[in-house]
Amino acid sequence: MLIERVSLFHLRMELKTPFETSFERSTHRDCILVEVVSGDVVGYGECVADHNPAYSYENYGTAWHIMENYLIPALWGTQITHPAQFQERVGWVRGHQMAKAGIEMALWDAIGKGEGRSLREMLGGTRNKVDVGVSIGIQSSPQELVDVAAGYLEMGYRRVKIKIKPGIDVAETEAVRSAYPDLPLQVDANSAYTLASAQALKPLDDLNLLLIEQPLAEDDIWDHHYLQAEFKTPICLDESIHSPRHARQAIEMDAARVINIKPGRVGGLSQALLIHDLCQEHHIPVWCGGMLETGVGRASNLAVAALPNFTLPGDISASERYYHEDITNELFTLNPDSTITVPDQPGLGVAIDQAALKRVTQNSKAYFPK
Ligand code: OSB
Ligand code: MG
Repeated sequence: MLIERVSLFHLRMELKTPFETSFERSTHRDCILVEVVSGDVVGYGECVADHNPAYSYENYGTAWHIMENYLIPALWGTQITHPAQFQERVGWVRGHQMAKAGIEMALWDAIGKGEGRSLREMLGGTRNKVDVGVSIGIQSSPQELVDVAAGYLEMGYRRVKIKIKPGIDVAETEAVRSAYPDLPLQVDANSAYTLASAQALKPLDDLNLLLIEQPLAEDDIWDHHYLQAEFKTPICLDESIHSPRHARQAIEMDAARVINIKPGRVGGLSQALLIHDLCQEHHIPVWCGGMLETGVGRASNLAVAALPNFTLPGDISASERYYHEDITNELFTLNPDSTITVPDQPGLGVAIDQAALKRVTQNSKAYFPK
């Protein structure tokens, strides 16, 4: 297909409840919605770069800049029949994975709609519903955390992840574990520890956790290797993995025995697919992380999580957990078995609620071939 127009929308979405990680307490989330148009086909993608460069160096401002000046121009004047062609054309752009991923997702959606194929089918997903869990932010006390977890278990979630940081870690995890001895449970530090301060996490090793996510710095795969050698619990990398190459090196170093795949963080669904395949070859389980996506990114996450080596539950909760109003007509709900059904309509399988989109749009701009 020939792309005739691309529009970017900077969205600001108010969270129903603040979400606190080791790096910040968020009351809202920003992202960029990408719209690509070819004839009567319109595709959407979500760029997950948030308001500040805390989770990653990218934010919506850098992503907009890179898309406007370098990625969108690569779409003009050429037939695109597969998103991999876009990756080839922008391979020279260093980094900016979230910017690339947002555009790539819109191409997958448009091409899928054009061909009448769902994203799950295009990617090779084998399940029509995927196991999901909930990611719980830092709470004011261990008891408060147990109460919040109880609420989610009541709703039907069967896997819980809790955010930790130095000083808010062992007592909190122990409290949830003693309240729910058999609950599939994992923790996420978002890079808050050093090799030295991570020694405080030693008691977690006896709590039968599924994994310990990203304890050390984003740019430090090697020190995770030292930590993994000291823990029997699998170390899982999130922030550190930006490419299939990083994934391969982390596996070779034994720096991670599980990998969290977020298509946005690795440069797009095509790259997520490569990491999935590589991990499968090496018997490294993967699961789909979340970036508090709108219905657009959520649909994409569900499709990717349908691939066979996504054997751990994803951070893909029901739509109602996140925002008062989402931007898609479709809202994803939790099935009683702690799964969410993967969309089966062409492309992402969601339609934009244009009125809702308008209400959350801070800024938008359309781009045309030069
Ligand atoms: O580290 O997994 C993370 C949200 C924003 C940034 C980083 C992370 C998260 C989550 C939320 O844990 C998962 C979700 O989307 O529900
Ligand atoms: Mg994480």
